[in-house]
Amino acid sequence: MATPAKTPPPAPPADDPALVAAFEARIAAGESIEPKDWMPARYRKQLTRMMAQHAHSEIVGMLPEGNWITRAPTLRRKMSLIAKVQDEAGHGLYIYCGTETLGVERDELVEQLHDGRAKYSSIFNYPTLSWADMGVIGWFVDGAAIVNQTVLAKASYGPYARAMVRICKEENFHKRQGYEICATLAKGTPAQRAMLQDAIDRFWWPSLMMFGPSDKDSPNSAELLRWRVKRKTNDELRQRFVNLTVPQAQAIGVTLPDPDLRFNEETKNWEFGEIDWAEFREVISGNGPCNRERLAARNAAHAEGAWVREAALAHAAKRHRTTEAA
Ligand code: FAQ
Repeated sequence: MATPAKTPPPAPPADDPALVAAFEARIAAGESIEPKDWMPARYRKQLTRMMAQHAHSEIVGMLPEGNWITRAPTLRRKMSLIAKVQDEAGHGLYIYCGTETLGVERDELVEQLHDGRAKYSSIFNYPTLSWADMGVIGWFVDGAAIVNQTVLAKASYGPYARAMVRICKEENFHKRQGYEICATLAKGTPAQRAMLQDAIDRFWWPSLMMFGPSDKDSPNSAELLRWRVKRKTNDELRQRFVNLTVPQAQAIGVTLPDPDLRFNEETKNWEFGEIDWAEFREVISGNGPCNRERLAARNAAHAEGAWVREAALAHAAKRHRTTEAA
């Protein structure tokens, strides 16, 4: 990860056509854009938006699973879950660092999250009601994140792409531990199988929504695809996730809650039913089942951690004084 640059390089006029043409030629040639390179103001803005939302998602994403750490059924499950939640914190930190290389302060991003101005992934606004949810989140949510982030590992912005490489490796472990929980429950008692099926029924559609609105309603996609931040559209990635997940569901004998799911021999795709976009819009507008609870938990954690930040600043100031005096 490149060292965060606190102040952006002095930007020449953002709309200088010669600079934009040179920038786009670099993108077309598959070059990586680095923090000190010139970039259109709009590229910087779009990346800051998307990376900040991604970092927030990792941090808020710790809450639904953190909820089950004390209730994991065995020591082995508890250890994996603690490690997973801790990994998500690490992912948030890499991506915040990456976002800082675009010249934005982390404090500012965190403030936007805490006061509800910034978005984070819709999926984390659903409650985790049973232990099976831990399996299904690993399987579906980390599975969806891998599909999305494997492609982002080829994004044109170097710090983001490099963060994705490492994050995807860890997400693979997360997905496997989740799928293993599901496979175990699927072989369990009727009550365990029912608990698993209930979790699948609740998380399937929200997982499909993680990929964002359909391409025709995705205002940011065209620009992000042109600049190779995104390399595939929302619908292409959603379809890839469905194609990968259906055989996994068949392998452990569970049902995905979609009567319209069918294999198209011609396209080799698993076709699926209509997503409830009204629900998606409600969730991303702050009105999902847990939006308020998630933001309250983040704000409380931030307030409770104030003494740590103050102590770190006091320590840094003391070290600075000692070095100055020496
Ligand atoms: N939730 O024009 P588009 C994870 C917003 S990480 C909330 O299509 P874009 C790991 C979008 O921001 C999960 N908002 O937008 C983990 C835009 O709003 P704005 C996070 C959404 O950027 C696992 C508006 O709708 N991953 O799960 C959502 O081109 C387990 C219009 O949409 C990433 O962030 C949504 N689902 O495409 C952690 C990956 N979808 O800003 C813990 C990076 C769309 O204009 C536990 N991000 N919106 O007001 C991306 O790939 C893209 O940003 C998309 C959205 C695909 C999410």
